Amino acid sequence: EAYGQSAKEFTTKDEFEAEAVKHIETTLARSLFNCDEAAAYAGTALAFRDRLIIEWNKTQQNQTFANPKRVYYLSLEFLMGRALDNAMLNVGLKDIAKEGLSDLGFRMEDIVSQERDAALGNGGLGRLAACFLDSMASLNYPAWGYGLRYKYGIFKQEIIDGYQVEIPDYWLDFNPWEFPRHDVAVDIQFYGNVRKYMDESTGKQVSVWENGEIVTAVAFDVPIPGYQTATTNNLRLWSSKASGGEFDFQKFNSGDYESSVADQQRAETISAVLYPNDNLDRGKELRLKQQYFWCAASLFDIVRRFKKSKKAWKEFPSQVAIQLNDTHPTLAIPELQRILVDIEGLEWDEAWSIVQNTFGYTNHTVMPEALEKWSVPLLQYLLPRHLQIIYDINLNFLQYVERTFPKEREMLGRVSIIEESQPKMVRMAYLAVIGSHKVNGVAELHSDLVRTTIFKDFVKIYGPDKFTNVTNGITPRRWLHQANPRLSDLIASKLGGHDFLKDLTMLNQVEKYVDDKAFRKEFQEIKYANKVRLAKYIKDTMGVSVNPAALFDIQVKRIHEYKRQQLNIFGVIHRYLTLKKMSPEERKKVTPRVSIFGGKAAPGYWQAKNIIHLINAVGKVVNADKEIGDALKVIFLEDYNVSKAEIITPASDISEHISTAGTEASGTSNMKFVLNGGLIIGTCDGANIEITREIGEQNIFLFGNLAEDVEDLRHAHFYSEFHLDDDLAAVFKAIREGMFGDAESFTALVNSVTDHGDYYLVSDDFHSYVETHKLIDEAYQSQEEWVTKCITAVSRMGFFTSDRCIDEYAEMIWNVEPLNPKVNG
Ligand code: 26Q
Repeated sequence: EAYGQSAKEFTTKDEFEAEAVKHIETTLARSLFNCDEAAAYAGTALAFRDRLIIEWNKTQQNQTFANPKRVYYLSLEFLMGRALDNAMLNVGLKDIAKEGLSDLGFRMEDIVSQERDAALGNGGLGRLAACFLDSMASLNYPAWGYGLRYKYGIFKQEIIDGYQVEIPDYWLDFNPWEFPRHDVAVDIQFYGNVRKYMDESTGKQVSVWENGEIVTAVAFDVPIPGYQTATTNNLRLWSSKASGGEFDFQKFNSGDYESSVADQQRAETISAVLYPNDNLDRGKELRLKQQYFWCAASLFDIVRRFKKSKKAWKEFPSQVAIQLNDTHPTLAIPELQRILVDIEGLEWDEAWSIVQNTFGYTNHTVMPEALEKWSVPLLQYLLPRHLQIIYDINLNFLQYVERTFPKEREMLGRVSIIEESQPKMVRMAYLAVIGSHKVNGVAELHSDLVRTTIFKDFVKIYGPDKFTNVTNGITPRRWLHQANPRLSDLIASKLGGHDFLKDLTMLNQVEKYVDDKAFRKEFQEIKYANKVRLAKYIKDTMGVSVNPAALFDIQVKRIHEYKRQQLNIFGVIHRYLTLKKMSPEERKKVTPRVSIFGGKAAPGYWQAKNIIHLINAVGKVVNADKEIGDALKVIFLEDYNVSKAEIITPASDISEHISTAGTEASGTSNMKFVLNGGLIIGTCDGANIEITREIGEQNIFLFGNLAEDVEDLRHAHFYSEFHLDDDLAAVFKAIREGMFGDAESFTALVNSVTDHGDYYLVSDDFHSYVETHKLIDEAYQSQEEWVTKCITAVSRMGFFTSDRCIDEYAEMIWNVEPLNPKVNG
């Protein structure tokens, strides 16, 4: 686990080489004679890691000395992807490393791609956390991330015979980016019971949670470098192990070896694996254990740091802002209340006001099936004291509501944290709202829906100011400069350098060049080169040739019915049927297309897996159809992840963001695609709406029903006669007749539309979807107009940087300020 101690600040190519070689020969104990790409990666990573450690230590010392208010971002997911390229960019010595590696006989791209992704997340929410860490460091905010150090990240996806197969992602073999802190260990309790007694000296009732099972949390720290700043923040990930070391020596000595090993494994299970569900609540005991383990360890750490300052408890919210990334860390609310009341002896009301002023809660969904609930009996068993505290929080809250709205008693049942079902359930989102001072959604439409649907009563109770919006963003460092260096450099050539990567609103100056012939040509060449790169990747991995001159139409994201990959593939089938009916001459006039899909289905999400199967089945038939040739290709890219997104995103002409209106909270890949010079087809949902406002509606292809009409349409499916779109009926007929093999296995997918109420409005939106794709075909035919749209759109994307989000959170929610990294050396 120790990879050498030196921390040399190389600044030249030769010094870099010396450092990398030293690490290869000593830290890795390998000879330079058999230095392969893996060793060259390790040497380079370790050399840059040394540089990061220096900045990291300085930053932490500086923050300790200045002791400003800090932000703690609690997220069960951090979808970081690769670290080396980002470290090189932020340290600022990538060119030197490139020359050094070339001396050693390596190409930078090959070395960078040796690194495995850190894939501790499912999708949007986890990647958002990673972008936020990048922005917080780049803007010099004193901020820490807290998460879990999963031994297995999101599974690796293989497609075998058209079906998804999950492979475990054991990613910790060689991870130079983490530092174990064996001295930072916290004992976490589960189960047990609560004993209450009267303290004679104070006359107060005291609760003691005892006789539980203890698991130890060990900290692993990951440095988070900022771009062009000395600030290097910290991401602290907790790993679980049995308390008291390897195994219980008492049990061991008394001959119970097996059970002592079993205890150890049980403890380690807590941080073993990331739950692979995205936007679905599946309440398993182990998941709740993960949540508490991580919340309790993080809060212990935060409180310990606060206590070092010797400030009064009432100062806590002036020193600490904790942001809850969805409801996953909601147990932090009763946990802080427990620490303040049971351990530190504060009065309930004083403690509660500290709690409320400390937390902010970000909501990422309004879909009922995704709202977290935990059963009361499970909480009673696992966290008996927390359940009592939750009941007390609820009692106080309901009494307040009753006093304030005496005439609206029916509201009490609606807003209670406890759902009176069988068994009773704790509604985590309500607890998060009640325990926070601000609640935000992640795009304007979504925040409106938050206010008018799931938290309607709470807006009445607390007033509208508690509920706000922070539209999501993405880091332009990774998603423009790293993923698309040529586009970044082209922009830099016009803007006099790369300053726009720190202030993305500067992109608006690009619009001046929209009619500049040379600029347009270069812009087009870059897009083409990125498509060639993706085409090569498709050829290398799947053996399918695609024409880079065709229109690349891409939908990559988690597979989910609400995201409607089924609408896309039904549209593709419709296109195929249309092409088949044409004469060869007619077919030649059609804009050739490559429809590209990618994304993982939750392993237990059967319908999502059916969608993957259908896409692959269609690809198999269409791609082999000689008559069709380049006019249509259908590709399913295996194992979509962050590093693949960096290749895919810059290569799109059109990308698809086609969720049923009102279901996608924001979306963030929509932003990545437009920033990289692609256009989008989308519904009026999530951030698509604000993207439209920014880039102009002539530069986006919107279609479909509006969120405000969804409820009525669903109602009509059941109570009026269901009308199946004619073109969609033809698609279903082809599927049923076995055009794509094995008709049986697609029955459920078809029936979800025809027989089960078409909950996601596929039929309602099909016609306008197909018509809009016709407009896209036409628009692509006149390349001049197309390029104008793309350049205009890029130049208007400045708003969607995660730097803007972080400044908004800092000002509206956290009340924190940047800390100059140079103040104390
Ligand atoms: C909940 C309970 C049990 C197990 C797992 C979960 C769980 C895990 C992950 C629930 C939800 C998630 C992830 C949600 C997510 O990624 N949401 C996305 O967040 C993005 C960032 O705000 C938005 O852009 C997307 O619209 C939203 O879907």
